[in-house]
Amino acid sequence: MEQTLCIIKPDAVKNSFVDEINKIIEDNNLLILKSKKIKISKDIAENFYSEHKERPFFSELVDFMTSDYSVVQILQGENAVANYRKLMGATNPNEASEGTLRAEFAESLSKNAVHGSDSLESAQREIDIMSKIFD
Ligand code: 3AN
Repeated sequence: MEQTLCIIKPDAVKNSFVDEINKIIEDNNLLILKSKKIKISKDIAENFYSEHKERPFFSELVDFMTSDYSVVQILQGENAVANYRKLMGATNPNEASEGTLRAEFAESLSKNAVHGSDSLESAQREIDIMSKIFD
């Protein structure tokens, strides 16, 4: 059974989409094992997104992710990483397939409603980074 790290980002929390998103997640055979609403700290956000450190949008991304409450979750299920990525849709909501979370709930490329780990290795790394918030 796989686990993956899901974040419902500040735009979707502010727009009151958490319950709708979580219903869709559960309807797609993903168990919400842990869930916590928090304001992500700058340290955690910078570490979490460190692979994008050199990208022009890095500071915008960190500022946005620390700007308000997010819901950080661990999802569990068969093929959870790939299943949840498919359910999220493409990074840019304009390119996300109909019925995906980003097509449905995202505002823009940077305010794109949800995060999901892109591989098993990323999932382990991201769950480790976030583990202290669930204590
Ligand atoms: P994904 O979240 O689909 O794995 P990544 O890892 O390429 O996408 O990007 C991480 C996050 O960075 C995205 N969720 C998005 O919020 C932001 N992002 C990616 N590309 C851009 C961009 N060109 N401009 C602004 N923000 C971006």
